[in-house]
Amino acid sequence: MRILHLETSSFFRKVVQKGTDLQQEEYFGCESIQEAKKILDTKAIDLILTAQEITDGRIEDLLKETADSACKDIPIIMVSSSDDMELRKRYFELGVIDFISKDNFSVEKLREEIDAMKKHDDLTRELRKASIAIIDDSQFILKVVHNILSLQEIHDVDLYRDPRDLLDSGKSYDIYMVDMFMPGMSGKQLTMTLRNDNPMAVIIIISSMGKDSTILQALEAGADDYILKPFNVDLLTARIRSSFRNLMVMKELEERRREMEYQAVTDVLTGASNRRSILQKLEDEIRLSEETGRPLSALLLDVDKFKAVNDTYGHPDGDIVLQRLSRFFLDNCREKDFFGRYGGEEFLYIMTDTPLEEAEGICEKLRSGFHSLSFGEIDPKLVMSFSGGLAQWEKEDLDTLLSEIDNLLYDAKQGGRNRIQS
Ligand code: GH3
Ligand code: MG
Ligand code: MG
Repeated sequence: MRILHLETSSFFRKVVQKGTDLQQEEYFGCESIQEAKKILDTKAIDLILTAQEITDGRIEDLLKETADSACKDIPIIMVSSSDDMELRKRYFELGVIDFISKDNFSVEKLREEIDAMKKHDDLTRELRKASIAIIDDSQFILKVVHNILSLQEIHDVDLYRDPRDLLDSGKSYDIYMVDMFMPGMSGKQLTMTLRNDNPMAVIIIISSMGKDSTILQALEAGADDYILKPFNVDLLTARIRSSFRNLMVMKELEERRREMEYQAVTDVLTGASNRRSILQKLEDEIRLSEETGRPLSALLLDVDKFKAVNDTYGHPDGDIVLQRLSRFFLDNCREKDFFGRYGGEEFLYIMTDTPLEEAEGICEKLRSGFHSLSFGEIDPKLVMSFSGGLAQWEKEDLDTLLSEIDNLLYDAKQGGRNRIQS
């Protein structure tokens, strides 16, 4: 973010510069309107921070001059020692968005302002990427709303004069702007259908009917907002932004929920399923095989001489081996298989719909494939292997199957390692 700071006190400029540097913002300080204009001409400034009086005049003069220029949309925060309400009102009208009192100015306060601005910018950026459908039987309204959106640089916009065309299109949008009264289908009906198919989308009703009962019906049908025609452009834009902000928050929450769900079933180090999740999978698959009669095979594997890797190269390189093993299985197993970390350097590999003989072939390939991997990043001479106990499920319960493959794994180790015992 580029910040222009107009201030006569060089000490105060330094304080603000330090604060903005900490946040890695670009700072341009100056003490006159002349200098400020030069900076505004050459740099794309995102925020103006200004004192009320500067060396060659009042900031009002600059604000009046920029009111019609390309700079008119740059937010301005005034750092002022006066809290005269009349004065503030005048500055608000000139486009100042906030005041910070000079007496209790702090870097933290400035940071809060900058963070809020960044959020505003993020929302603007996201809104520009949003897809919007406008549904109105009036060609005029379609055009007006479309123009308003274009001015906001929102270009992914489709216009529908007939709600059925929208429904037939099968397309879904982030935002719907729906006319309340249309021939054929009412805005209320359309809203109910849209809400049903798009629980998270923003639906805004635009209508010339301001009766409370009509507004209530629209909101109950699932609309997020209701805007009266004829509408004020700034208000319409602000209402769209506000609804869209809610959508963004919901999407973020949904994203976080998914992330938490992923973390709950995933082993942090290797990215494979974690112990609880892979055991659950095996239990589920046993139940499915019971129902369907389909064969099921499971391999318990353990990295050979793994302690020696830790002892020779260190624990972090040991971790790399576990990650490579996991990547190797996840890349090479079939879509229908499951792979998870059972604990330490032991892993469980579940082959669904697979009889023992087929599983033996699959595991043998994996065994020799892993044995031929090179670990150049640790030591080009390092060769790794694993041993495995493999069995087909024979209607026994989970624990019995586990202890069976555990015993087979023990046999494989006793038999010389780098082998699969079934
Ligand atoms: P064997 O061939 O008989 O399996 O010998 P081994 O050395 O592989 O087996 P052992 O059970 O003696 O040692 C396993 C080692 O794995 C001990 C433990 O410190 C290490 N280990 C367990 N979890 C991790 C881990 O997450 N990262 C690393 N680097 N080491 C781990
Ligand atoms: Mg081992
Ligand atoms: Mg072990």
